[in-house]
Amino acid sequence: MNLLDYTPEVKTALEQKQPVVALESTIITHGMPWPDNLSMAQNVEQIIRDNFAVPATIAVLDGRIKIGLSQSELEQLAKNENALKLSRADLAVCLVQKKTGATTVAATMIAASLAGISVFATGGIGGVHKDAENSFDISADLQELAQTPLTVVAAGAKAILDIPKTLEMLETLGVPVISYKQSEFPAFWSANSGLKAPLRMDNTKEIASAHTYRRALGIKGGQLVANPIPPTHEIARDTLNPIINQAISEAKQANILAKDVTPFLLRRIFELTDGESLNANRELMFNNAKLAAKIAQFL
Ligand code: PSU
Ligand code: MN
Repeated sequence: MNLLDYTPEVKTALEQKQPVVALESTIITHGMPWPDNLSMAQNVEQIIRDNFAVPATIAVLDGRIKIGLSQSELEQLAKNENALKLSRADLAVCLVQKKTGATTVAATMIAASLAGISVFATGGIGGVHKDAENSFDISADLQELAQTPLTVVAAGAKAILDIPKTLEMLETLGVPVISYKQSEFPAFWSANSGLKAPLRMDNTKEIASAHTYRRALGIKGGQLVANPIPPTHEIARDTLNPIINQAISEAKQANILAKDVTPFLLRRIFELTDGESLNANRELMFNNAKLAAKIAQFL
């Protein structure tokens, strides 16, 4: 079955084996407000081009998986308030029903892998939520990293999550968690989480080799490259913690569940920090795009 539509730019790049970096779209539709979401998405694509790779923003439009979006498709999606949030569980039904949706880290990995793309830049992956022992809320992103062969560059796991449990889960699933140029695992809005990352690498070529070696070993799944937010843009953990706790308790009171939890928390944190968290989110995304483009040179 032919499920993928490519933009000419991405199609040519893949045919000519040029470096390509996949980008998710849930950060656009569910992670940032209009119109900041559109300018972020456009800037991220440009940063990837400036670093000698081709960006492929992935989404589902009217039941077709798009590998790369045109300027007008990107704008339509950024404005679309009804776009679904698609993870592994939702993709097939969305295609059959010819709906439009943004892909999470998990769904983007599936589509990128089908398209033959090896590197993917996002903001932060989903993980094990605080209170998961009661809610059982664990992102499908973690299982996807264990199954689908992409190198995913993220600024660690969002501080709204239980980071120790997220790291334990990744270890159980056999996902390499590699901090870039530091020993600590980063916490999205802050460069440090207080926890050591299981692995550290300082060299993009070696990161690309680790991807290749994993495949040569016949080990399923991808690897997570945790790239700390640049220090000038980080928000101190102590500043953010009370805000995160407030957002979580509001979510509980409003009975926000399942897919709605992460978008709700991100939105409340943007509001409660007067947009400071949005700036940090944008900057770490740019930083991840740049690193992903550099890794893609070697794959
Ligand atoms: N990182 C961001 N903003 C986001 C997300 C990640 O900076 O909006 C999205 C990603 O698409 C990720 C999803 O896959 O949140 C995780 O959602 P959940 O916790 O429901 O699995
Ligand atoms: Mn969840």
